[in-house]
Amino acid sequence: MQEPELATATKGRPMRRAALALGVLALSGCSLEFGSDRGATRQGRDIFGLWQGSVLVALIVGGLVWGLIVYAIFRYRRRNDDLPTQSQYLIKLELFYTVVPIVIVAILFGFAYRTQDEVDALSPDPDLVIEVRGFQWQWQFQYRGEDVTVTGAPERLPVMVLPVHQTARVILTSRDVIHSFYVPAFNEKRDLIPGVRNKIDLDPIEIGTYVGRCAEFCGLDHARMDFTVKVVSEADYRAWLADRRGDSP
Ligand SMILES: [Cu+2]
Repeated sequence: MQEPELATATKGRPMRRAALALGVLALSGCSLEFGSDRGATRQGRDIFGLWQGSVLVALIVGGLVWGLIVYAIFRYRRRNDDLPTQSQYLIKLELFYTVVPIVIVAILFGFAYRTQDEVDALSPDPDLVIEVRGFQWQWQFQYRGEDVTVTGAPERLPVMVLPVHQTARVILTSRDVIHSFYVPAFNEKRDLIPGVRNKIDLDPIEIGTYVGRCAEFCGLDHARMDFTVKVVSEADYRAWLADRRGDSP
């Protein structure tokens, strides 16, 4: 039971929320990206799919809850001073609203687990291997077996070139503190931890230039620890390698 003024105050809010949700849905409706990046790698695309599914489930649940709130406000609003029917021990209903959320969470967990497995999977035979070393405060990319090493400086950001539709194994190590390899367009990041060799595979599916950042505060010049990832055709990748070969610092 609510005080009359409180009831009036809250009456309009669910409607406004529903309208806002509909607006957000309409704005992102065409592509259903929901504020995420579509993912320029196969792994990033997997994560994007999980994100889309989770938001859709959340919107359905949210819509149901908002609908019930609006319905209850109008259907059961105070009309006189009589108490409405008081009921309790509705065991079936209580079981229903306990079991259904548990099932929803379990299903979401299953999808998240499967996506994590797909994203973390390492190819037995990657097309190229890049040793990525983080240091205070830049990056070094060493292309294994190619005699190409790119070392960045804050005023000269390093470029990691990846051939499209090929599997790049990225091995992440740090020589000082914890850094984090983060390419927002890939929907993925992984830490570089001293003494640990973290490995991820990147399968770029879209040619383009992407911003990369250190995503773990690592000291004074952390904010300048940026890099660039260029996804190019196989031919452009070969040409770039030939151009860079030998001029390693
Ligand atoms: Cu860093």
